[in-house]
Formats: sequence, structure tokens, C-alpha cells
Amino acid sequence: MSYQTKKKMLVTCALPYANGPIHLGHMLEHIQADIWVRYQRMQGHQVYFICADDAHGTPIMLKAQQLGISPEKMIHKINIEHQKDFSGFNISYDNYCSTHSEENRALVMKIYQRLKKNGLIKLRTISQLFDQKKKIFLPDRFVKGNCFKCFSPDQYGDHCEACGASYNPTDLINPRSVISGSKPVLRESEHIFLNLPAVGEQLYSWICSGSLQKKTANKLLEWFKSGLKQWDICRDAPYFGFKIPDMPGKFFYVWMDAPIGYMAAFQDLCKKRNDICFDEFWNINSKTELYHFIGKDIIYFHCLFWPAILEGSQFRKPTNLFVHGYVTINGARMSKSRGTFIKASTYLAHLDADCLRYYYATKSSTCISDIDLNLKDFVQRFNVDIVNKIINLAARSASFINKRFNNRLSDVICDDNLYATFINAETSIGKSFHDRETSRATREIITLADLANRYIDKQAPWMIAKQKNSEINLHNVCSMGIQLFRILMIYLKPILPALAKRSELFLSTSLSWDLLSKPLLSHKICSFEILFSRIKEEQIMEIIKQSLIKKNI
Ligand code: NOT
Ligand code: ZN
Repeated sequence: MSYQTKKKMLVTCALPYANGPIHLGHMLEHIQADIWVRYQRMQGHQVYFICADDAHGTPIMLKAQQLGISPEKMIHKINIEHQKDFSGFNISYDNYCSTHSEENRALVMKIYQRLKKNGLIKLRTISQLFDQKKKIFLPDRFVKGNCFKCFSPDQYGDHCEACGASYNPTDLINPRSVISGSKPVLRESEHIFLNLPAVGEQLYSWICSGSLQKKTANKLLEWFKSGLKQWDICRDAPYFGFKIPDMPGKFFYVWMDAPIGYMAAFQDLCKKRNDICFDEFWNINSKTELYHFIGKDIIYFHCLFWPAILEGSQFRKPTNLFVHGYVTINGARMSKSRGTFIKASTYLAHLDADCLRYYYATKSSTCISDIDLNLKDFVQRFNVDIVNKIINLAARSASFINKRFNNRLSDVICDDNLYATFINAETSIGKSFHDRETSRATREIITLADLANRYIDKQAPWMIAKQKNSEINLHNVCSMGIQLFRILMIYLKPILPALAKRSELFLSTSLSWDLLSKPLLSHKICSFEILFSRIKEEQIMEIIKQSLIKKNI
């Protein structure tokens, strides 16, 4: 490997809410991030990859009430399930926490004190809709009524799905509480706000500093043009969250403590291991890199509020944010009635994680558009690319090595040009991975696989085997097939970690990027065993059937 400075990076995924299961929509982000992280680790960089559950807020409090358990009990149970799902998909987190932790509480308090000291916290009295029956202030999503513009019934308090208007809950005609059905009343309450405009200039120069995706930066600049507003970081009791120290009956809004949860999860990791230093990663002058993978719906929180919190409390800001679009299944939003609201655990009960990892990889790029998981295409893509082209290359080459050469590869590379083509692809494939143009990486790898299979077709070892005095030639050709398979599997390792592990056992070697150009000469491999079976239509049908009948909590 060429000389490279080793970097230190901290990578995060958005924190899933602790009130429901992980589904295939979530998995896109975690898979994209994991592929990137595994690639960076293979380059020898020091990468810490962390996540946590987002455990606070009204929906979580109400869900626990519905279930008749404490929110603490519910979020604990869900945390265990989430971790199981992510490890089932081989997402290589170094730490997975919850925002409802003592580390997070302490950091939120510290940051709040700093923001206050820096004059960034403002007090203001606001009017909000209040449910008199349930004695609770209603978040936008918990008020419904008729749109004041087009009069469509049953619209949420923040925007109308019929005409697209956005408004305040107080604009609704005939508003009612989703919780009790009663008519809410306006009630005043004193809230604290983060004074966003006061750090506007710093935010502006961060946005323009160049690393953000163009679309993201443009969106942010649009928001800038319409003017930054003060951000309400306070919620009234009853609320499940952290209490604001000097304001009885008030809590920090979940979106205030959620991003700080990134820091807390890292701090917890530092506690578990004594070779990492929290300050080195979070100090304002940190030389390390910080990347957040997020969906396009939460750009505002991560690109305005979060950097503002960090700026205002003298911590470093993110190096970059990697934004993706939503997942659709068979061209439509995931739907429980169509059986396409597929939980991670349902998928894992029927299919190998690598299949979805591969499919999402073939669809991933820096583009923010939505990604469609077409189930027919998914089956085909995996079977054609991975089973027919990659696994088959190993199978057809290994059988002679196993039967005729006592599992030992030959001591020469018999087609130097072809071998060089495979090695030289490193720069371009590596760049595609690094740039998160993963779909391009998969195309480049499969193009190489096609070359390798054409080579075997042309050499036709099954014909050579029938000729006299052909042992050496047969040995070299089949060994060449295995050498090429090894290189392909090094390239595919960030995407297909489980297959890579099985291939390592088969090849009796570790698949590492620095060994790319070192062929396995005279090396003993193991007997070939099926490394992957084709995905069958019935497996997909079963997943859909189970998603239809099983109630999602
Ligand atoms: N739970 C949120 C969501 O949209 C993501 C929180 C990410 C962390 O699923 N916070 N920030 N900023
Ligand atoms: Zn409307």
C-alpha cells in the first residue's frame, strides 16, 4: 500500500428512536456507514463507529404509557432489540448506547451552562395548545384538525398533506388532541431558546467551507436566506427527558440532548478503553475527523442546530455530513398492509445480511434521491452478481485444485496482464469506496469478475483436464481463478463481511488490502464448500407474509 497518513475518525449514524423496531428503511444508513467504516479501517485508519438509541420525548413517554410500563423499562428492552438487529447485519459499532444515560445528562448540563455563560440562551413566554383532559402541552404531531387553507380534514398541526401548506397548530380549524380527542386550549408557558442568529456568521462560514454535499449546502443557504430563528429547546412536564436545572417543571427538548448523545456514546467508549482520549476528538482545535451519516429529513437539525450547539459551547464541529434519501420498497413507501414494512429481525430470520448489504451497496452514491428496494431486482442482482459470478468463479477453479493438486495452488501467475488489471483497479475502486460512490465500486468489481469468468471460459480447464500432459497447465489456470477470486473478495470485504470471513477460511488467509498484490503462491487452501446459496423467491414471499401478519410493536 502506498504511504498514507493514518487518520483518526469518529463516525456516527443517526440515533434510532427507542419506540419501535429497526426496519429495512433504517438499515440503509447503517449499512452505508458500515461499508465506509470498514473500508477506512482496511486502509489502516483509526476509526471509531458509534451509535445509540434516541430515548426521550413525548412519543416515547406516551408509548410506554400505552404499554403500561415505565419509559425506562421500554427503552431498555428496545435497546437490546436494536443492538441485536445491528449486530445481525454485521454493523461494526464500537459502542452502542442510549441518550438516557448519566454521561449524556452530564454533557447536556455542561453544554447548557456554557451556552448560558456565552449569552446564547434566551427566555421567552409562548402560547401553545394544551390538552386539559390529559394535562399536557401538545406537540405539533399530536394535534389534528382542518387545514386553514384548503379545509382538508384530519391534518397534523405542522403541515397539510393535502395542499402542502405549513403552519402552526394554532392555525388549524377545529383542532383536537390526538391523545384525548378533546378540544385543546391555548396556554402560556415560559420557554428557553437557543439564540441561533447570534452564531449565524460562524454557521455560514462552516456551511460554505466546502465539504458538504452540494444539495445539502444549497438547502442550508436557502434557510439562511429566509432568516435564522431562535430555537425552542424546552418542553413542559410531563415529559420524558432531562430536567432543566434552574427551571422547575421544564425539560430539555429531545432534539437538544439527542446529538449530544453522539458525544456521550463516545465518552462511554473512552471509559471502556484507555487508549482513546475524549478531548482529542471533541476539543475545538481537534485534528481528528467527525462524520455523521443522516437521512435528508434531519439536515436542519444536524447542519444548523447541532453545529450551533457546538459552536456556542466551544466544541469542534463536524467535518462533514453524509446525507441519503429514503428507502422505498417496490416503488412505494413501506406499508404494513402490503407487507413491505419489513423489520430487520424478520429479514434476518430468512435471509443472510450480506444480500441486503450488497443490494444497498449497488444503489448507494452521494446522491440524495430515494433508493428503491425492488424485491425482484434484489433477488436477481444478488444471484447474478455474487452467486453466479463470484462464488462460481471460486467453485469452478477449486474443484480441480481440491481433487487433483492436494489443495495446493501453483507457484506461478500464468497471466500477468490479467493479474495486473485486477491489481491496478485498486486505485479506482478505493476512490469509489472513499467517495461513497459505492454503486460505482460494485460495478467496477463485477466488471473484473466478468473478466475472470471469461478467462476461465476461454481456458476451459474441464477440457484441459482431458488432454495428455496437461497437469501443469491445468494447475496454473485453476490457481489463476483462485488468485483472482481472492482479489475480488478483498474488494468486496467492506460490503460482504460474512462472505469474506467464509472465504478467508476457504483460502486459509486473511483478506487484507495491503496484501492485495501478494498472490498466494504454492499456498495450501481448504476444500471448497458452498460459500453462498442463491436467494429463492419463496424466502421473499415468507418475509412478506410474516410482515403482514406479525403486528409491529
Ligand atoms: N432519532 C432521530 C431520528 O430522526 C435522530 C436523532 C439523531 C441525533 O430518527 N441527533 N441529532 N442531531
Ligand atoms: Zn391544506
